Amino acid sequence: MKSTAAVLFEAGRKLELHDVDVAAPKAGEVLVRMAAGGVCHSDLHVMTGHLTAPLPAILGHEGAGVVAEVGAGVTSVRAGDHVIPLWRVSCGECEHCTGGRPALCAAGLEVRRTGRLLDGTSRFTLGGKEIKHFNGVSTFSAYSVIPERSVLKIPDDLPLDRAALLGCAVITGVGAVFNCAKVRPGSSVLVIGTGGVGLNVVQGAALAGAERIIAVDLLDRKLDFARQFGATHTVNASSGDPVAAVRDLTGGRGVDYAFEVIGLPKTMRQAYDCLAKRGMAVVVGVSPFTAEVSVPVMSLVFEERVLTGSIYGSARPRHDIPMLIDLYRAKKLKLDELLTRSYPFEEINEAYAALERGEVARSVVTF
Ligand code: CND
Ligand code: ZN
Repeated sequence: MKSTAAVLFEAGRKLELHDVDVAAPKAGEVLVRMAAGGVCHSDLHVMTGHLTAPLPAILGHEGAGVVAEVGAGVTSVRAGDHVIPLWRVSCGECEHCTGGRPALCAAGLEVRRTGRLLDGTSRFTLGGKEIKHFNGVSTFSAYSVIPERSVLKIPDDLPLDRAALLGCAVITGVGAVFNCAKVRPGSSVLVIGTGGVGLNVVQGAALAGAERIIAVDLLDRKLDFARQFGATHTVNASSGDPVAAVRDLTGGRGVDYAFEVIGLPKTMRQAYDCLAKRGMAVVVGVSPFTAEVSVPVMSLVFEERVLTGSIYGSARPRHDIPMLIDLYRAKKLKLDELLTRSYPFEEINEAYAALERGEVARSVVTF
């Protein structure tokens, strides 16, 4: 079948809309009619060449849609079910999958590295030439073939544009707080970079009962959003040294947890430098594969500081996404406030330009 899709041919170019050919789902795969695709900075990293991925590819890793057709042997969903694609394929059997960290599964890494599905082939072609998948989900296509293991059924009454945000921004941000850092009630939390993902670290910290939540960004608009999501203090890093400001705000002590949600070694070091003794810095932002960050060794030893990272909210999506839906329904998780803009799919390049200009909290494209 034909499907309108946003194809990235090479880094530095804009996304191009094409009618690609989508093959039928094979055994263990599902054809999803996408309703909404989330506009995340990780796709932008690939567009700018900051992060490498096999190209040409159909990008998009956040989204929600409706199952159109299932391949042989698929039992967990059927046509008509509403689903969220999970952008890290997992095998369900290995030590990471059974140990509660499915995002570390080798299968997911392989699908990300090759741009192909689990059998080593792609379901997308254009003029007979192979087009790659992105993280096995490619949500910037009106129709996408996705492994059954990477779709999660959700209730029919959840608006699909809001549901889309759960698939990356929300689970990545809230999950980093709950699953990776395990933020304790009454603690102090710093969040550097309060875009779509960072705002979810802020609201995760508020849900976890942090007493002090300091948000740092370069844009006052983002800091306004951060206050709305639970930040108690804000620092605009364009007007001075954020590390000194955070030390001031904590009486010199530093924070218990610091999250970097941009992807720059410089801000990762800032997060680390703001820690109290035994504090933990969590890197959520992504950098080029060659990027490095250094820290003073003796702060690790004499102060027992921790520097770690979190992929996909260190989450078990099949457990955590239903919990997040419950929190949204209980009016404890802000999803409506997060979705600040919605673009028709044809305007996807404008949606990314607005993300680059820092205009939105999170936006989606709709099909
Ligand atoms: P978005 O662009 O919405 O947010 C980034 C924010 O950082 C913006 O508000 C900027 O103004 C702010 N910023 C930029 N530079 C600075 C600076 N020097 N100091 C302070 N603030 C600054 O991006 P997003 O929220 O979609 O994504 C954030 C990062 O998270 C990005 O690197 C993305 O690729 C990554 C990510 C990681 C994961 C994961 O699993 N770890 C999943 N999805 C996205
Ligand atoms: Zn993302």
